[in-house]
Amino acid sequence: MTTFVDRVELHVAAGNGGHGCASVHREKFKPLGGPDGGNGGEGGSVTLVVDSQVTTLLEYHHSPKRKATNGKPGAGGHRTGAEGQGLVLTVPDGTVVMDRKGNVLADLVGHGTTFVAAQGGRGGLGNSALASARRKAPGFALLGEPGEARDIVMELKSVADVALVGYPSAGKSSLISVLSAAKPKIADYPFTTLVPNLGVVTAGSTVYTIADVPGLIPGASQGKGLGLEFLRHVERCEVLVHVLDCATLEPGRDPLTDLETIEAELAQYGGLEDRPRLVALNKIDVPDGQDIADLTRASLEERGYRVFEVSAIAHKGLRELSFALAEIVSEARAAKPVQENTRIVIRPTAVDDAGFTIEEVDGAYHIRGIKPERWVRQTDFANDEAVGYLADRLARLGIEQELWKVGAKEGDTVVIGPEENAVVFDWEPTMASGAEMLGRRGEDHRFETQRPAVDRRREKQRGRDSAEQEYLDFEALSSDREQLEQ
Ligand SMILES: Nc1nc2c(ncn2[C@@H]2O[C@H](COP(=O)(O)OP(=O)(O)OP(=O)(O)O)[C@@H](O)[C@H]2O)c(=O)[nH]1
Ligand SMILES: [Mg+2]
Repeated sequence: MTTFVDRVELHVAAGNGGHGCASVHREKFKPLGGPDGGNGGEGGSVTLVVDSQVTTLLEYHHSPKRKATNGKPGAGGHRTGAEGQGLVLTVPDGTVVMDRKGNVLADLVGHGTTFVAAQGGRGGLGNSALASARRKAPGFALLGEPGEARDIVMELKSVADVALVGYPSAGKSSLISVLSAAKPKIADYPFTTLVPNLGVVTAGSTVYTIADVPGLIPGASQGKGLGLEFLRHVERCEVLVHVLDCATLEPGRDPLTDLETIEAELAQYGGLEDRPRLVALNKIDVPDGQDIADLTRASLEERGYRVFEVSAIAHKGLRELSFALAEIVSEARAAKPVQENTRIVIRPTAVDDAGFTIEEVDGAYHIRGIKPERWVRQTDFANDEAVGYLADRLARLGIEQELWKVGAKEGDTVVIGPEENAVVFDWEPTMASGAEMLGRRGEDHRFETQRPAVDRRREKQRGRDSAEQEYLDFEALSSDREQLEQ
């Protein structure tokens, strides 16, 4: 069986973000110079770009897994990790990108159109970037986020103005070869053409593209021959040309019957009813060809078709056909709004980027939301301070209050993230959970001596265990950090 190269499944994986670095500056005689861990570099993304020079998806058929590189971790001395290398995959004009369920993610039309198929993971912040007035020496850094990975399906729907349809060996490819500079394969056996050919035709001042599809036979809608699969290539065309063979010797075939058969198959496929159609009676150079054409012409015209008698081999009637097509194409173009050539396809972002949802299932509270899920991915759970920082962030988003509201109690199970990749907690409803026993988060007691006494006194008065106060303070002081992290 032939391999179809105009539909490929591809696994794309972006690079992971590099981890942030937790480091403390060291210098001779200055043992504690402050946090200086740099941020991790962003992971490389996988991007699809339309290149008009590319005509098939063949390349991806042979190696269906593509991965961009990871970002490098940050380092001490405020050094940011290098960004991962992005991967740019060139695709033909008219590539439709879908997920595995067939939902269209992007329809890539026009040279240079770009689509990010897998977004690189963000680099984690280093402890230098996490430091604030209150959290002077964070002993942790954020993890880099994993890059997106997913399966996509790419289908090519050629972007041709004119489509040639007809039985195998009717001479569709031959017509393309004489109307344009394209040199498709031509042979006297059926199904010579396995993937559509594309040619560029110049007729007067109009330039348009013309494509054929593999030959259709009765029962193509049930998958006979190469089936109707390739008709998606003609979905975008402005006009269809029936190429009818005036020289076929097969029993039961003549141009009129052929036309009816093809029309019946097109109707099965559907969606092409509104497209104007022309008829090209081909092979009038053979001895009986002209006679058959003459016999058929009247009945075709009766049915409302414009008929062109042509010979691809003897170069007859080509000019008339190509100018008639040019006229239809330019009329259709004039009726359409101008399309910008280079488009960037942006995936819709989630509606509620800032929020979260809590759902109770069998006594467990499931939390979903872009931010909480990202924060969980950024957390190094081996580091108590990092876990505490996560707890603070979650509280600040209002998750703690919301859990109270929906009736969660201490010790209840809280699940953050999607089913397959969730993090499960026992809920400890305090504002400063986690790293409390280590002293307050972000404070290094070794700094204590360097701070003015008045500062420390104020701190005492304030009351260290006032969770409420801590919450307010945190909110005020970390808004700048928060911006950095978005
Ligand atoms: N005599 C004559 N032969 C032609 C003409 N056009 C095409 N042929 C021949 O018909 C045969 C089939 O031509 P193709 O152009 O490959 O036909 P096709 O419609 O593309 O066929 P498939 O790709 O198999 O669907 C070849 O042997 C051609 O040389 C013509 O105008 N006159
Ligand atoms: Mg062909």
